[in-house]
Amino acid sequence: VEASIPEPQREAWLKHQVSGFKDKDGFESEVVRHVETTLARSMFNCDESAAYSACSLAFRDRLILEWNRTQQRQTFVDSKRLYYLSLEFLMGRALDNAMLNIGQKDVAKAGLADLGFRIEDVIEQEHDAALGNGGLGRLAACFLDSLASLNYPAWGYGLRYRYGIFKQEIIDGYQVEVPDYWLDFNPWEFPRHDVTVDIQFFGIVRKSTNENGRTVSHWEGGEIVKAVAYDVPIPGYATPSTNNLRLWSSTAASGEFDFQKFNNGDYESSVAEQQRAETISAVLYPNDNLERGKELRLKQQYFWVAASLYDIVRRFKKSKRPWREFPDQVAIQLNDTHPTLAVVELQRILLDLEGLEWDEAWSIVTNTFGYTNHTVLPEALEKWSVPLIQHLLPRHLQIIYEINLYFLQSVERKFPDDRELLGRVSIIEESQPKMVRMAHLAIVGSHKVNGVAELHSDLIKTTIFKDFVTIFGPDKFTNVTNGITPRRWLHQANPRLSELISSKTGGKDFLTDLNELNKVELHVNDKAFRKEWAAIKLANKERLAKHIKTSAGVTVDPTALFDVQVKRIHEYKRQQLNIFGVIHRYLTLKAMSPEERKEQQPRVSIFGGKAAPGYWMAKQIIHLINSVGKVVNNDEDIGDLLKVVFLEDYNVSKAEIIIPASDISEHISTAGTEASGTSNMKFVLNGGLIIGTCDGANIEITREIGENNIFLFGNLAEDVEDLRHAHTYGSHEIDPDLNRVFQEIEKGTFGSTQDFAALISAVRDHGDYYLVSDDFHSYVETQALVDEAYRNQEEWITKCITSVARMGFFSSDRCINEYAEGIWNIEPLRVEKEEGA
Ligand code: GFP
Ligand code: GFP
Repeated sequence: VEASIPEPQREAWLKHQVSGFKDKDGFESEVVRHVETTLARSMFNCDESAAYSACSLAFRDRLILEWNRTQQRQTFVDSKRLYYLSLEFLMGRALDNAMLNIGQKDVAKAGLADLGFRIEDVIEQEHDAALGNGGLGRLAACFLDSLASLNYPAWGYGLRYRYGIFKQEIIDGYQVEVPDYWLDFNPWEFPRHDVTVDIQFFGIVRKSTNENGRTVSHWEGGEIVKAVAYDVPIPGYATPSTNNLRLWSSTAASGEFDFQKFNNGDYESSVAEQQRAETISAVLYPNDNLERGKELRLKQQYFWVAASLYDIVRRFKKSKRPWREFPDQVAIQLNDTHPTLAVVELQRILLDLEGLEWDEAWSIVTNTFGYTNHTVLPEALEKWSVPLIQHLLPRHLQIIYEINLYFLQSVERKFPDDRELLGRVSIIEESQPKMVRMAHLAIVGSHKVNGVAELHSDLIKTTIFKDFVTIFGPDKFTNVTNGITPRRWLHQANPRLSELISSKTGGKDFLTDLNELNKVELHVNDKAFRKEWAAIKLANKERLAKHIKTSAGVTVDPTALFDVQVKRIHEYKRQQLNIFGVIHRYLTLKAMSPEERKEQQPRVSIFGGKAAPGYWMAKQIIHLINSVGKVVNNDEDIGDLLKVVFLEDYNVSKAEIIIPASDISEHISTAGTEASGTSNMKFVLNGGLIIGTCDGANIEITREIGENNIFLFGNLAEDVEDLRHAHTYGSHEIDPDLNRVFQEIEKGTFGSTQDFAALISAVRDHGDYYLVSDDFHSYVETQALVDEAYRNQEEWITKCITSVARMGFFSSDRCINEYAEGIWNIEPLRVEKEEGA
């Protein structure tokens, strides 16, 4: 490895080696130094926000020193690296996570106290890094934590959106979107103005013949946009390993603005190029499980993929290895189909720029990539129109056609005379206009394809990718059940529970080996332990109750049963089933005598989640929830028996407050629609139970914790198809209880009936695609079982403790190890454990 400083001068460097703070005194001195120099403030004007900034900078300094060492170690060892390409990384806050992973939170707490601040208030100052929509983006963030904690040489590559997912405000019961400008002050990123890549768009392809008589393609002309790297250090837990998340930002290739135009008085167009270039990384598309085919989105995808591949290829070339060793040095994982153009881009680099033959190049490509599918919903499967790709990426379209040609030829050789099969698996859909099916391209271009929970992986093999299993054989398709990082989702979000668990498992090993949790089960009958367990849950509920009061203005009783459904609002996730159930509960309570009511279990129904701005039905669901809350929460007959709360702007940091406070959470998607779900795992890990359908990871959670510890209801995935068919072609009887709910809405009990008509007619008149009516009875009955179970607190606590003890499987560490072994073929790097961590 070349070094920029020659040997004789290195002594000076070594003499002045920088180190981060070591103890409380050192921490305080770093904070004061940053306040007084970096922030140019003093003890006379240091508010909480400045304290946050300085504290973060002190930790950042420590992280980046380890980051440097980790990168150097990885470069010297020169082992295979993983690159995780994801259009979304839903990181949330970084400070608390950094303090805990480094093992210095206590030091910071004491140090901040000395300087006049409460650590909780300082942590609260941080703006979430919300570069994602939901599960897919948060999964990527959990994976980064596990990769670093397990010492894998791995980088994430993404986009540095100027605006993350919008901020949600609820005004008069409706969702209003407000831009999320999160970059005002972000101490967690390092701009790398020396790491830039020119990215080409549009233009034409010229062919020439080289000295060997081979046709060579030259992609020329068009427009250049510059990608600038921003690095975000990712600290591992209890290890010095600090990995990199590299995010690309777009800017004009030709500098700031056009001086010629400016001098001629054309002020606006003088900055136009700059603005157009910056637009590429300006906003995260807020659609979850919905693809819209917008040109700017395709530009984002290529921009990010091309910059990342340039960087990966540059790094590989430093090693001077022959090209055929590329897949031994590089594994690239495609998080969904969003980065699929990387397959084409790598083939282009090898073919057009490096001069490899097609077959050799293609074998390198397919041995490099793996593809993770996250959904079977047809509306979420990405397709791009051929004319759009032709216009934006003319050379890539040619390569896509060639990939398809060779692929279809190989299929034809294996299955001669099956024209229909060729049409079904073709990368090109023969529609008007023709479309490129990105999932097909991803499958053909990868050596492994995985789903994210057992049911889901089985479903893709028998439905959307069935033909590909026939063609490639079953071994190409595999399952890696999702997981979550116990560092953020237990240790950070629920510190008291983490502490209690460590007192029973003999230390903090469970945070790096989650199967250690099973030791907790031995203590399930320990009275003091159970008492502390219950006290922790109550304290978490009190904290949430406070948040509900300040954010939604509703007073709730912390001893009531907290029923939570927080996730993106989507018809398939069925928040409508939940709110119809709440209305049914309300009507039932109203019909009771005051004596009967006294017998009922008080409940707080808590909702949270964003709707895509263009998803009208989802927005109506939010409106209905808020309208029901307004009536129910002010009904004196009901009092504390039922409260309905919609929590504004659900995000990662709010999840950290909500999840530990849940008694029962709802994971009630129509069977076969939710690929995995990951919040289901978070809730159970925090000592809450689940009401759910036999869908996604709920099934495996049931298998692990036992069916007595989960409330399952509803139709099974295997019956969904027939039920839908019956709705369309037979008579569709609406459940009588649900009908009563509809009638109540239509009476105007919850305000303007017109607003909610579409939610009702989707069930009654339009085939009830999500089987709300079919599952309603079973849902309501199961909710009654939940009430009953909750009234027996002793039994309930036993269920909770037992469930937590059996959740070891759902660590993202297990998940990452499975990917590493089965798909990436990478090994952890040996590092010495940090002292004191
Ligand atoms: C990376 C890091 C550098 C580091 C080198 C070598 O560079 O800071 O000095 O590794 O350790 F970014 P590339 O692999 O990106 O060239
Ligand atoms: C998607 C799927 C989820 C799955 C995650 C992570 O989440 O079932 O758990 O990906 O694999 F739908 P969303 O991005 O749609 O929330």
